[in-house]
Amino acid sequence: MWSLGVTLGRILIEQQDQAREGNGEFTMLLSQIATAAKIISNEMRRAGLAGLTGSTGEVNVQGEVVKKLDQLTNSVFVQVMEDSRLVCQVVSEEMEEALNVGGNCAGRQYSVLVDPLDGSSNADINGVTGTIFSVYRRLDPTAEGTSGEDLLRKGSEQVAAGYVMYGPSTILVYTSGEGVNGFTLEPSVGEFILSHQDIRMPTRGTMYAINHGNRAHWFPSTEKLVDHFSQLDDSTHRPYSQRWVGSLTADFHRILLEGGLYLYPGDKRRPCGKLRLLYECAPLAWVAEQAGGKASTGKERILDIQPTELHQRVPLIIGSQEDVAMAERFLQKEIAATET
Ligand code: AHM
Ligand code: MG
Repeated sequence: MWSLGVTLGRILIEQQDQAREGNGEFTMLLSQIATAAKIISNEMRRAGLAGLTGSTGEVNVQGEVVKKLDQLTNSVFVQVMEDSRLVCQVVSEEMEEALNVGGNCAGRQYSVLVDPLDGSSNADINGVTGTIFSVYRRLDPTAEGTSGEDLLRKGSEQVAAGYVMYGPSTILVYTSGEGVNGFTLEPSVGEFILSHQDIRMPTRGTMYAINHGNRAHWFPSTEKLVDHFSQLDDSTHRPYSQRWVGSLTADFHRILLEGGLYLYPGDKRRPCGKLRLLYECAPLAWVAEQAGGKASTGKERILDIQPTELHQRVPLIIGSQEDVAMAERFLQKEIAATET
């Protein structure tokens, strides 16, 4: 039984002096993100009865069908960021351009990047979904006006990153550079309560997550890697079990707690993979590293990538140190071959 007194609010205040970014406004911003999570969690629970399932009939900037819940969760998140009066710009999977929510922005310290509804294909079947977020401090918080440079930043410059998972319970996991903590929403009091303190990812697991339906498009070394997972070898606990929720948040959460790896590699059809660097890969990469794990494109550390576009996609291999390192050894062969 967790102590109801150890709330997210209390931990934020305790960390205020130690975190990479420790100040009252930062604490308030994370509280606002938690508020958005509570509202979204509530909407997800009543979606089936409130006519919120199904698509809007539109296609987003990613070329994907927009679900009603994609739009709703995006509006909630944007509104809460605007009301916080702490944020200059919001970048979202659901918006083609960055949105200025901070007027002339002078004095606004932060930019927030978000995938408001990760795993949206699960939204209509009462499956697990998530919200993934990333926070950067503006290069010059006193500057008026917005700048693209504030947004196209390496993941290593994030000051907070995390996700909210809407499953049987709603769980918020985040890092601000002082390890990773997880909080479970106690709906009766509307508080996130510390439930997973100082999470450490096992250095090796026995599970892998990949969409096997893409097999026809895989490069040969991805096939060899996946064959390797299914071979019998007691010393490395193979064969590994395969999992695929269809929601990165949920698959990552399992791996964070139990070890293993998640892969959305580049393939012949999509050499850069499917997932977006700024609001999917980079935030989870920082969470993974802060928990002792590893995140890579197969070739380079996710947190070292200099973004060139807001909605840039990159291959993602994320999870336990040893498993990701092993996957890199396989995949680097194919990357070398495609570059020649
Ligand atoms: P989304 O943010 O539009 O939902 O896309 C990202 C999702 C990930 O959560 C998930 O792991 C992956 O896409 C599923 O892809 P696939 O359609 O190949 O199963
Ligand atoms: Mg997503």
